[in-house]
Amino acid sequence: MSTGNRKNIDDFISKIKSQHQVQLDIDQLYQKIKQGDKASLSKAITLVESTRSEDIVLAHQLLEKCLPSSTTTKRIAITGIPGVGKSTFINSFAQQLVADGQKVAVLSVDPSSSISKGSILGDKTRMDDIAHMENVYIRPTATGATLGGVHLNTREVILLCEAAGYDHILVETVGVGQSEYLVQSMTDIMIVMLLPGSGDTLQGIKRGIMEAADIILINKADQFPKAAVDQTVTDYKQAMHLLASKPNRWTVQVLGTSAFEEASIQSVIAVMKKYFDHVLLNGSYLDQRKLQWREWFNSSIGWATHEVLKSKGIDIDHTAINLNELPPAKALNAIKKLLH
Ligand SMILES: Nc1nc2c(ncn2[C@@H]2O[C@H](COP(=O)(O)OP(=O)(O)O)[C@@H](O)[C@H]2O)c(=O)[nH]1
Ligand SMILES: [Mg+2]
Repeated sequence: MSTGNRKNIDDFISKIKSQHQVQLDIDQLYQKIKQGDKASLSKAITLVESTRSEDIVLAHQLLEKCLPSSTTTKRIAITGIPGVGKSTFINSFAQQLVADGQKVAVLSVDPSSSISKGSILGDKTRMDDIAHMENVYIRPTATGATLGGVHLNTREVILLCEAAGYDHILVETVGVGQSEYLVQSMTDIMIVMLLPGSGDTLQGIKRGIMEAADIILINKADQFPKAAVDQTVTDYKQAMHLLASKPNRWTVQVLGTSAFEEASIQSVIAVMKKYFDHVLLNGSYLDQRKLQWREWFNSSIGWATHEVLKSKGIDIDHTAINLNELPPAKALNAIKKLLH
């Protein structure tokens, strides 16, 4: 046998071996995730957050193993300005859920990230009570390329947490306008946290946030006179009536809460149960998940097309788009050019 042939065969064998090795690693990682190994879950999340092309291939292999995605879990967005009490609330809320026999994953905003301005509130995550609980997994959102703590990979992270057996996935986000739309496209319910205040605080809240809300908590009720909290609750209830009703026919609930009072947490859990009973019964839970899956597919097509065009050297840089060109027509032309 010539040395050239020998080398080809050796290359072929090592390629097969390395592919086999990769397959084994992903299988093993998946098995460990299923067994509830938190370190493996963290490793998997790092893999799906990676932008290296080799990692993306492996991440897809792993995610496909996690399908079909669960249709019994509860994906809960918790949003509000920094300091409103999201993490403190999650700390109490998750404890109660665990006491009720649930497994809770928290995708939290890293308090030291610049967008959460957490550093000015101290460095604590405020989740000390749940941080070491067996049935709680906390993953601070990676900083960079995020929108108020949510990023495109959050969907994949949710799938991984569900594969690991977590049935309540809490996604903490900082209300920065656009982030609500993104987090709404990944979750089943949105809890918006606000502070008590006079009627004119209503004007400061973006309409988008109000439209996205399923439950509104007027938090830190313990720090304010009861009358002020009640007035704020009434103001928001009235404001919600002015908005178009939700496609799932849910009536938005507004509650005064304190993250430190068990009765408050219990009342939020009761309202949340009511919400899930409602959307499960009328089918909108599954409809919304299917719609989200379709939107995810559509946005992936857009993203993938960009990638392919870029790799073919077709200029689709945003800066190249100017006001003399109709963007959809320009996009269509670029794709036609690619296909011909
Ligand atoms: N009095 C009172 N303080 C609260 C409540 N919830 C949170 N806090 C305090 O508000 C501050 C910010 O809370 P944190 O959970 O970090 O807010 P986040 O930025 O929204 O996650 C902390 O000092 C908390 O102790 C509450 O219900 N009542
Ligand atoms: Mg926080």
